[in-house]
Amino acid sequence: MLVATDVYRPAAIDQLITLGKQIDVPVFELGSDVNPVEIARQGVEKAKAEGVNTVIIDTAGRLQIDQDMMAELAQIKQIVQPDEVLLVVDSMTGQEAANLTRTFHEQIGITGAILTKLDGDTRGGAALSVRRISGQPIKFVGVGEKVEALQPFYPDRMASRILGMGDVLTLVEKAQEEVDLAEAEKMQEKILSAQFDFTDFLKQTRLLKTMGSLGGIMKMLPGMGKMVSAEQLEQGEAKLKRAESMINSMTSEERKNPDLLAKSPSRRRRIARGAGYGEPEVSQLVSEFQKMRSLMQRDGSGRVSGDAGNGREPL
Ligand SMILES: Nc1nc2c(ncn2[C@@H]2O[C@H](COP(=O)(O)OP(=O)(O)OP(=O)(O)O)[C@@H](O)[C@H]2O)c(=O)[nH]1
Ligand SMILES: [Mg+2]
Repeated sequence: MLVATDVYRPAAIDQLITLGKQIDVPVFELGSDVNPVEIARQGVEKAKAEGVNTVIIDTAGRLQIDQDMMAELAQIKQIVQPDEVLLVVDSMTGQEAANLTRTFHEQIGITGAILTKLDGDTRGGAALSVRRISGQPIKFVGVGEKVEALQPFYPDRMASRILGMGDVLTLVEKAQEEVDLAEAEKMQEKILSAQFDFTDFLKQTRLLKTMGSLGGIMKMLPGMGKMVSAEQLEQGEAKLKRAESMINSMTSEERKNPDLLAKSPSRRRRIARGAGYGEPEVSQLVSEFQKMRSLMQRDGSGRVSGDAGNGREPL
């Protein structure tokens, strides 16, 4: 049974009656001249007498919190002793959602929340505020105006949404499993001092592989999933594979010193033969490697900046 206690907003009772008809649930109402506490009391009494198993009391909501209204809610709670007190939070309201939750939780005590308007373009950070401020769970979400748009809340989906559909936590976990911190520091020093060579590049490539496919890693980065096409990823992976087989055909001297290759066409030809590619491809690898190295140096932080970081040339 639905109990209509919003006597303040003119159309609220009619709205509930319409909803009740639509979902075939009885609505208890006493018009708008009776005190809401009294309506709630009589509603629950009638429901009990009729053997109704679930009663939802629809109370008045206001964005600006009003003291009289809060006192009325507290009274309804005291008289009815509800199993649940659910606060409906509009996820589009941002910081206001946090204030609303705080006031309601402090003054009334909620047992959970319903987060609506998630069909809008908000990420739903309000979910975090509600949980942090009240410690109570979100039980349902609204993703549209129809009744079916009220759905159970799934925390993992919400987390993905807030993170922009990425899964940064999984990526961080994976990286921590695979990366040796001491090794990573050594690598950074090498990059900064321009000693980063083909051996290091090979190590990095292998590390990337142990973490999964390029596509898999990209998908875990917020926003990247959509930015990079499947085709680009395939090209990137093929390029890495090609680079790996060329590096495998280099002598250890050549791996440490890419300049040797830049200067010597005969060395490049030998590597091309060994790896099963043409000399131009080896030249390209060497020149791209040198370009990358100088970019890393210029940036000085070890992070690749500018164009090299946009995934267009995944070397
Ligand atoms: N798009 C969208 N609209 C929603 C959602 N939830 C509610 N609405 C719409 O928002 C408007 C207000 O909904 P109500 O259910 O009247 O909100 P309320 O919190 O009871 O508001 P008051 O009774 O004035 O306190 C209606 O037009 C709803 O259809 C949602 O999840 N998505
Ligand atoms: Mg309402």
